[in-house]
Amino acid sequence: MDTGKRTSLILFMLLAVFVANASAITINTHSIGGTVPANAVGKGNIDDIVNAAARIWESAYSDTLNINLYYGWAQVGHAGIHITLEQDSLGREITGLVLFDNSGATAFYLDETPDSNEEYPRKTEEFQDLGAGSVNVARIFRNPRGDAAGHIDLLSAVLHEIGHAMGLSSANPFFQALSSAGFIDVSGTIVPLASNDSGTAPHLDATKILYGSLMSGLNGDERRLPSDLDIGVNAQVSGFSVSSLNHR
Ligand SMILES: [Ca+2]
Ligand SMILES: [Zn+2]
Repeated sequence: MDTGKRTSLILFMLLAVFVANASAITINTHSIGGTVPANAVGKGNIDDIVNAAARIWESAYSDTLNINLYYGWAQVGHAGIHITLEQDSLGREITGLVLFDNSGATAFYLDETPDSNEEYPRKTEEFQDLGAGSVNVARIFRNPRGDAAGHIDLLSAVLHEIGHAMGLSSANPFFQALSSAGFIDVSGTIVPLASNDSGTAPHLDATKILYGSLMSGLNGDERRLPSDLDIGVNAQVSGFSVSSLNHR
């Protein structure tokens, strides 16, 4: 393991002050099509929503990396799925696929204005000390209005699946190595991971983290944006530096 790539997150944050805008992650999005589910509501479309989600994750890191992300609608059995197709020598995903269910089992809201969160007027942020001081663990928007009410926010689902492409993936050998004890240590912040039948899962443990982290899951009637914890744990797995911890 290249521990030199995984020095303190705090150091990365300090360095980021000086190297911001020097480079960036680029997520190139490629539609593979598919039929929009008949029960989707809202005037938006998956292309604009995937691009908005890609810009949010790109803005989290200052590293130079080009990722090709394929996306579309399909009958996938979950609201969304993520598949790693190609990795670089550091285990970082450089080609991936995210698919969103069009069977009708999930009633999606397609935000026409995915860069703004006005449909969810109640924003809260959660902070928790997981071993190294208080960190932001959730950025969550609730009390949806209009079409958003009673639906799953597709932007949040896309952000979650791209979050897997950023590092929290069972296909990532660094994730496997770092998570073997059931948590990931981000400079002393001990990030608990969920488990399933096959062991540690690439999700944050919703039973141990305050409600609303993007990488712990998603419910209806809410929007989740990446928290500092979501951003930091993926940085730890992928050796990314953190360019900005201030999101909307
Ligand atoms: Ca909006
Ligand atoms: Zn997931």
